Amino acid sequence: MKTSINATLGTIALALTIGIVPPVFAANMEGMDMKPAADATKTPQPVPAEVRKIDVTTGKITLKHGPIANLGMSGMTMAFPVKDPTMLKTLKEGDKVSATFDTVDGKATVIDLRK
Ligand SMILES: [Cu+2]
Repeated sequence: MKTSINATLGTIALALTIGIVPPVFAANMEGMDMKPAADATKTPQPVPAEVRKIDVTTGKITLKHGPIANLGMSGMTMAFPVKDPTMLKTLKEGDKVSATFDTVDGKATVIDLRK
């Protein structure tokens, strides 16, 4: 008797869960369509930058960069670790680049770099 009641409650709970999930998911999808500007500030976007210094051995690059919206950083010159040090091999000081930044292990990091 007890087992059968528990089984019934379990079935009801499962039915409710299945019934609730799709509308929540649909609401989130609508929210994404409605607020492209809010998402744009969080999504890493390419930022114009100029190469000031390259250190292949430490995998760091010093960039004079424009405002980085997704990191809330204004334009300045600073050194960044790069996600993939092979990105540095084709660059030299003075190159104008398009750099994409994100937080990796709590540090502002160059995740993409192209001329
Ligand atoms: Cu900076």
